[in-house]
Amino acid sequence: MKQKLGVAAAAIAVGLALAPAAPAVAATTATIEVPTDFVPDRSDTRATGHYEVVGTGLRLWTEGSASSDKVAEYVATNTALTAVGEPTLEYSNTSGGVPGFQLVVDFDADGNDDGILIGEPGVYGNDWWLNNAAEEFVKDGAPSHTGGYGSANHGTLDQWRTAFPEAKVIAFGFSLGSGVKGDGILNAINFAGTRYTFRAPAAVVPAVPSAEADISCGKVELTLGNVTAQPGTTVNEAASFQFVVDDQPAGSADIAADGTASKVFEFAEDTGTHAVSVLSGGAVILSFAVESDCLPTVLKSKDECKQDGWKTSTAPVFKNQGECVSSFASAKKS
Ligand SMILES: [Ca+2]
Repeated sequence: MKQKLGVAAAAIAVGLALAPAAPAVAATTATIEVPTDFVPDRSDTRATGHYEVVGTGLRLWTEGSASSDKVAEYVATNTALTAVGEPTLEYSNTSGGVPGFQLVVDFDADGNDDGILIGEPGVYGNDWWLNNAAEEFVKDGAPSHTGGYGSANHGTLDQWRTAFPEAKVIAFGFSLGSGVKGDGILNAINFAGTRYTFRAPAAVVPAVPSAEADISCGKVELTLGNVTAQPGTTVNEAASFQFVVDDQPAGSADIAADGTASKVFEFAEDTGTHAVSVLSGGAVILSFAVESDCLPTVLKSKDECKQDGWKTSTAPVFKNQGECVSSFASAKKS
């Protein structure tokens, strides 16, 4: 008996829960989802530069001191330079060089970025230097042109704010390298009064719009269909379903490439009613009862196979009348 099973409404809500959008400016703490919240077009993480979420921090490392040894990522924002305070990286250095803070700035507030201010307090204190690829008008307007800093165009953030009062920060981030070997944990980014920590993408929770069970005497063949992952994630092993039968864990089922997951349960005869629950991401999305107090239908002769009698047999189940008749023939021989 095939029957459609209603999937709990709560499950749909779980399945469709979207990852939070970019952190609100007003919050004093926020989380950067990695790599979702990094701006792909600004990424400058190269072949031998790496990042990986570790707890609520982000491990950064490079393999050597070649030009490919660079890990740099940026988070989008739209914050007046006057409002960013003194941004800092909370970094625990394991070995080698340390990353610098990067502010991508639209200095004349025309909507286009004009240069990057780089803060390296371990080297230059509270002085921020301008990258060499910046627009000329920014270089010309830099607070200071003295040597001995990261570039010939530099100044404190307060000086930059005075020089470019309209300036807007359109992205903030970090850069280790290029050409610098280093390894450590970026525990947090402090920017504009908010402390940002890190997290991997939210656990993949599949949406389950359909469930069908073939329930016969004490046996359930459950098929979950049209399984899809949340936007921005992929269906993978973490998206498997877990099963609980009579309050005991009863295994799991991975999601196949065709978007289905299947599970078979069998219960001993005459053991009454069993409760089956399906969980996804720790939440029950489906539960139903299975009766196994029926006795199996066992045919006694090949004659009973005829006139669709073979279809009534549950022990065993036959595919057709021929198989039913054959079973008695072979039973006789043995
Ligand atoms: Ca501009």
